[in-house]
Amino acid sequence: MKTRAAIAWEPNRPLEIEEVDLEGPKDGEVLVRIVTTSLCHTDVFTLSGRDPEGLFPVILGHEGCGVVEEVGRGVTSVKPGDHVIPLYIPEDPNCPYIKSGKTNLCQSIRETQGRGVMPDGTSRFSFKGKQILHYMGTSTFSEYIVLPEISVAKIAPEAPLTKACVMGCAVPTGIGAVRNTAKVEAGATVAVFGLGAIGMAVIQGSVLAGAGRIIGIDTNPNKFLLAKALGATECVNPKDHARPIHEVVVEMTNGGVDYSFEAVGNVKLMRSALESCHKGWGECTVIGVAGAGEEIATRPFQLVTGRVWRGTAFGGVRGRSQLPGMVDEWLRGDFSVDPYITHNMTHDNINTAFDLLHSGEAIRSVIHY
Ligand code: AHE
Ligand code: ZN
Repeated sequence: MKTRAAIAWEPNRPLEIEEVDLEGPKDGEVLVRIVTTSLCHTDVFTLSGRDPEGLFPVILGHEGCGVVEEVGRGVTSVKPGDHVIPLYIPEDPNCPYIKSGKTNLCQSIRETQGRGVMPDGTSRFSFKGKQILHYMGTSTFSEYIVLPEISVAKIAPEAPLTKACVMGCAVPTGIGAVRNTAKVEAGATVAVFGLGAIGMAVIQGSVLAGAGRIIGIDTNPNKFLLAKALGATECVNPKDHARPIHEVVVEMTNGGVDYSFEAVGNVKLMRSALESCHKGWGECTVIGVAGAGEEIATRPFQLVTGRVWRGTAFGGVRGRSQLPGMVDEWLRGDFSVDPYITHNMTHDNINTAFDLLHSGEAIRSVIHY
């Protein structure tokens, strides 16, 4: 079949919309029609050429939602008409990582996914006979996608597909980081470094966890209004201070925060986030994705004296068993996704979404097919 898709031919070149050929689902696979997709910094990061796993030509996009159109043989958990969110971290109950109960990082198809192909080693996208690669196992910048059954989460049919795309990465990553990775408890003091969509979701998650103080940190003060509306108790701009930001945070909190989160992907900021933590117990969770060749550093004494550095992918959320419940929380009104959606546009204008994210104007642009 044909599908309208935005192709990234090479790093740093605007996406080009084309009618791409797509091969239908094989055994154990599903065909999904994407209704909306939003743009996450990780797509921008890969297009920039800084992703060590970045391959081209490729169809980017990993934050989307849609409707199952067709299923291959042996698929039992979803049927045509079901509303789903594509998962860039699948959940295969037979994967030893999932069986361990200790992680959400299902490895069943990680190797082929990283090479931009389906589990059988083939790409289903081509343009004029030339192979185009899949991205993060999702490629939501194509209207139709094929993915393994273990890579879709079936969500409530009531969830509006005009907005549910943000439940594909940003919202569960931030809320999940607070709940599953840091395990923030009521009354805790939290610092959030970076007030993009993930940072905003960390704030929302911290509110849901009953955190006492939530300090938002960003060099763009335009983010502070939304951060406070979502529940940040105070916001700090490092540019307003002559001293390093971790010294400011340690002083503000009389010794450091209980939990910090890095939601930018800047290795220097990861250090600041760790060193903003309280001696003896403060824990820093790294969420941001850093470029090829970048490394983190701190004095080991920071860890010896009880601070903890950890990291999280998709907020530790197991996509098939836990994401549908998070969608239900949203539908119940426990939290809203509306504040994330600052812009809406059609698929033809997808390059505008990149510009808006680059400039810091957008939290999330939702792209409608
Ligand atoms: N490919 C990069 C790393 C990219 C990365 O860390 N991806 C996150 C999701 S970012 C969502 O916006 C992730 O889930 N990673 C888990 C995994 O298995 O990739 C690199 O550095 O090689
Ligand atoms: Zn993302």
